[in-house]
Amino acid sequence: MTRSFSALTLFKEGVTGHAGWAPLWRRAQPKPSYDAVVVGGGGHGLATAYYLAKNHGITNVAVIEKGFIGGGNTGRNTTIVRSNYFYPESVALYDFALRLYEGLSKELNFNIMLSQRGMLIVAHTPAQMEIANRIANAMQINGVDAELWTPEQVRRKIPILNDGPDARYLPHGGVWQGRAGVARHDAVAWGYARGASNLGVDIIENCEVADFIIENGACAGVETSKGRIQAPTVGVAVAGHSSVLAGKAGVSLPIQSYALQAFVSEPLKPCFDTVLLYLGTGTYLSQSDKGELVIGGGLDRIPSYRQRGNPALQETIISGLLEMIPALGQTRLMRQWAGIVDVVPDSSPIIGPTLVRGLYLNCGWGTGGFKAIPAGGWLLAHLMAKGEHHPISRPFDLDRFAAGRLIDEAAGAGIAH
Ligand code: FAD
Ligand code: PYC
Repeated sequence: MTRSFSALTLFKEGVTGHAGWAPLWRRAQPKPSYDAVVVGGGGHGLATAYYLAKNHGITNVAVIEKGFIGGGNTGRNTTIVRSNYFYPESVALYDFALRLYEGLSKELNFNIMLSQRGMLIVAHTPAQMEIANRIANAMQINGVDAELWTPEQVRRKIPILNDGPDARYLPHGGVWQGRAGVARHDAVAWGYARGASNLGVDIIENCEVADFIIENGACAGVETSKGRIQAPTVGVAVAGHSSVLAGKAGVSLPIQSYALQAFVSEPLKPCFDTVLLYLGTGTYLSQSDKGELVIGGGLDRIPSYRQRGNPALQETIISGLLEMIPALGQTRLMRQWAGIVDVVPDSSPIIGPTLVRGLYLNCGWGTGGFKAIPAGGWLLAHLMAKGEHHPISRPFDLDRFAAGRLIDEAAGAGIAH
């Protein structure tokens, strides 16, 4: 649905508290049964519902969200999108997502504010440069844009980097991906929610899934805080809580959950036109369209479900920022928050069926699932509609842990684990 606004309409909306604005999606109440249920109204769950309807014509679908749409990690992340991973399986997955992102504003008729401003991973030692070199080579072999940069290219791109005699980590070079960048996280959730709702999907907020209905070894629906809902196919995309919920169906996952923190500064004039990850400090940085610096670093050290983050790591991340760019020393921080991420031993996601027939998983994205939302939704929808893997999701099946076919992306994940 497209609406056009004149200046007068905008003024009227401003003074009437947006009284004329239509909600982006229908506020649905649950029906007793659906053809498919998706648990979790984050980006992955909403994209799954959208592609079930759009790609497979399955529209009698409910998305069940315990809080509000996008209130989980989708609304808490630092919005980086990229496909600079190491293994062919991962590049196929993350570059598929990036290509879908490149067309997503048009697909959803909703501006997701994709800004492909490029991402630079800076290395400081010959050993880090060796890894950077291998990632760049692997990406090029897999057909994805990647450049290996010299220290001079790094300095030219980011002149405010600490390069003086007191610098602890001098740039030794880096990997540049020009198609990487940022996208507005809320818009991704809202765009998919509106698209799915327009195709007939019920989006049910403030409704918690407490258990699964299991009959003869197959999933037959969910028990929720708003009653029982039957469905022959259930997809679960509840980052941070995946192992707890899967445990209710008797499915044990190789996942540990940690808090991952982020910060924004007061708005500054445009001073930083790329995305930077500094391997020396583990701190990363970009500047939002409002001018705020968006800052983050490694995982908290101890598994936890506290969505706050611990002060020791806050100090590490911020001291890393000041080491990288001492000129930011007078900048005030406005907010700090954390999200709970589900970390898998090989730092790759789990997408696939479970031993319970009709129950499918999309989880284990750890610190890096925002960039994968379009692909995660597309692939889970494929599984739920056809009962079998899309070739891109096959390597990410849960069976890789029994088979020892791990896809170790600890380096590609970029964030210290
Ligand atoms: P979520 O958005 O968390 O959605 C899951 C939903 O499930 C939640 O809304 C939750 O309320 C709901 N839910 C949970 N349990 C139940 C239940 N029992 N019943 C019903 N609903 C339930 N990734 C990147 O690619 N780039 C980044 O720059 C990046 N930065 C990050 C920075 C931070 C600080 C954090 C925390 C994460 C970051 N990530 C990043 C990771 C990324 O945010 C996540 O991998 C991604 O958002 C996961 O999406 P999702 O839809 O699976 O999960
Ligand atoms: O996956 O690119 C990423 C990322 C950056 C910060 C957190 N995750």
